[in-house]
Amino acid sequence: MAVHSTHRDGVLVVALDNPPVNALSPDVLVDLVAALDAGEADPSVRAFVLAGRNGIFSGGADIRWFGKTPPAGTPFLPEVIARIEASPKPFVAAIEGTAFGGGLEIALACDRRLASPRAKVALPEINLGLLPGAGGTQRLPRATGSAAALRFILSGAPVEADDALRLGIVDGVESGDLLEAACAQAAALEARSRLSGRSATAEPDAFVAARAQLPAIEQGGLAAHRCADAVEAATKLPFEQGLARERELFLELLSSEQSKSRIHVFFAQREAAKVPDVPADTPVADVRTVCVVGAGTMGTGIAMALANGGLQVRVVEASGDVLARGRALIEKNYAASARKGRFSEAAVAERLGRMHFGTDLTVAADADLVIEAVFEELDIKREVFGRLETICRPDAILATNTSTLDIDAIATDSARAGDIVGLHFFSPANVMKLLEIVRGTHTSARAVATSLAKTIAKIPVVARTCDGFIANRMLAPYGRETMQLVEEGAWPQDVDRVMERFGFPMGPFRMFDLAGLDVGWRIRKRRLAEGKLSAVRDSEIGDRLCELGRYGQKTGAGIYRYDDGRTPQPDPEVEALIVAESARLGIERRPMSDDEILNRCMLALINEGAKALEDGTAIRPGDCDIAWIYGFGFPAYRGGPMHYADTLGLSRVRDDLFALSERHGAHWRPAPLIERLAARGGRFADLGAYEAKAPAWT
Ligand code: T1G
Repeated sequence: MAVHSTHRDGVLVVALDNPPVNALSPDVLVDLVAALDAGEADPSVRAFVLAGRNGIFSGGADIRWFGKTPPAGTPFLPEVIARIEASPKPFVAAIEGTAFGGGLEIALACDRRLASPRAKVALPEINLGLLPGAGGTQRLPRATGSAAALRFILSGAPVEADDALRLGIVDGVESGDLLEAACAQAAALEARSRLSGRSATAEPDAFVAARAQLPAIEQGGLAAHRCADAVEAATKLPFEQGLARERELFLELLSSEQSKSRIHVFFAQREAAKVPDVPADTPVADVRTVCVVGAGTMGTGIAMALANGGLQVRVVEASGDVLARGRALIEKNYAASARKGRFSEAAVAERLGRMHFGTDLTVAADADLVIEAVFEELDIKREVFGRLETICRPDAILATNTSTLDIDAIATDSARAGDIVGLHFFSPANVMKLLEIVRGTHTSARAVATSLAKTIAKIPVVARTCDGFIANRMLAPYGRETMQLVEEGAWPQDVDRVMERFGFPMGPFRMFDLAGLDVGWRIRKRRLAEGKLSAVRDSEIGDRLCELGRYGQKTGAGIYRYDDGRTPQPDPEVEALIVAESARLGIERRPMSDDEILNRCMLALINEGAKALEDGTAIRPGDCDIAWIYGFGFPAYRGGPMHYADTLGLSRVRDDLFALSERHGAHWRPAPLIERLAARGGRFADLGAYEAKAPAWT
């Protein structure tokens, strides 16, 4: 049974039981109605308490069933809630743990909501490109006021019990026996006091102000605008008409591409944490103390991410000056976060209190995990790992933050190759959510499983070691293509405008300038020195700019000029350099359409993603999507490059790639995976873990 009923002195306690999050699946909805029917028909039942088992109230509607037809006889959630609303007997919701989405909407249909101190409530539907579609947009404004309800629903973020009480979302916080208190309250209720019987305050200014802040509908803002419309309806329409309006808007969103993309991201993010040959019960290291080797930009960001996750941190740096600068940078960043109200002074002091700085690598001796973040040079990294092997405990995990080097090359000749794993953070490491876990040929399941991702609030994606892993590997042809477009006639600002309109927070050229053009320059020079020339010609525009000392924002000039240090301005000097480069290459510059710019950038990403799936670097297409959404800001409302490819249709993708290969060279030939999928009318979404590797499905 997905719902359990127990009698308590005239109160029927109806508990949801669908682990892990009591999602409101068809079984739950059917069993819930049956329990309500039984309770209503039972004269000994004077009132109901709704609760959840598994330490949680409910994670909301079962997202897996969206767009699917439930078994015959399954009531829709709004119908179940209407049942609660219509019942003559009072209801109290006992909220333990999480009450999200439809779970909170069920509670809002009750007469009282009692929460445990650690409870969290949210209407996070906007994160799925939806709105609260079971009465939340009509009942919440009647509990909290419409402006507060609008803020809550537009944020999609959870609030804790005390704040929920302050906002009027719950009526009490019970630190004793929650169920007992809820039953007592239910038994004491003489009559129903439904939120539907109240009116929602009209606060028109709040709606004007909120709408002014919303992203444009075509820029992923569809759900936000519809949320505002629905909550506003609560202030203008009688309750039942408001519900009908909410339903209309909900169904519009449910069939939207933006919502389908965001729901894809929800599940892809959770799938990405699963590695087929690393079972969920793989023993992991018990990590409490982490040693970070290197106090540069990445090392300091990583140290902050670890401290924010509650860990003891030892920052080691050979150079005392670099160490001092790193420490000062961390303190400055925390001070800035405190000023922005992100952390309290006490929280900053507490985090800094768990950080220790030193120049002596032997402090790594008691670390459970070491993360090396020194200069991106193979010999330097191997030297560090050589020393760590003798210093560290046999059960310690040895991780490297390399962004381009082969894990196997770092672990060569190491007696601890099984303990060596890539933990690739993205800059700034204390902000960017993505954590690429890179496994070498010998990396153990234990090292892969001990990623810390959840502890430090990162989103993990597992990659097999190769040049650039997943995210940077896909970035290489994307970056190369942006330069080719510029050689052929586009200006950097055109490419950035097109990609920002597509939804990236920052176009590629602004991103390159922020990251530093010298990063790519050093990698190209190193590869040249190692004789590892790229099969496809790299543009030399970046090299020319670096030779002029234009490394990007950090030098005040790169692709753009930054007179105020922040605002990118097209620079005639760069445009002249580009025109000269086109002439040197014998390229006749031509006008370039926005569609061509977008298509070539996207196809470069998609084709490389497909190749990474074919050779097993990436496990699932969704992993490539998550890597690009959380690593490079690919718009989540488009679902990521591989999901976007499915929306284009793989036969079109294949045909466009062939057309480009005829015009621009064989490197554009579609990956065999794309050809095979297109030939059978397939989608990337059809592929499970590692299925792209084995042509089992042809
Ligand atoms: N439906 C289906 N599966 C769900 C689910 C849901 N609502 N929530 C979680 N899961 C699965 C998840 O995929 C994973 O599966 C497992 O549960 C554990 O999740 C009409 C329209 C509740 C805070 O948006 O935010 O109600 O990978 O790893 O970190 O208005 O899950 O193990 O196979 O995330 O402890 C609104 C979504 C729905 C909340 C728990 N609700 N869930 O976090 O576990 S729309 C949400 C969460 C709605 C109504 C509308 C979190 C969580 P697997 P997890 P967690």
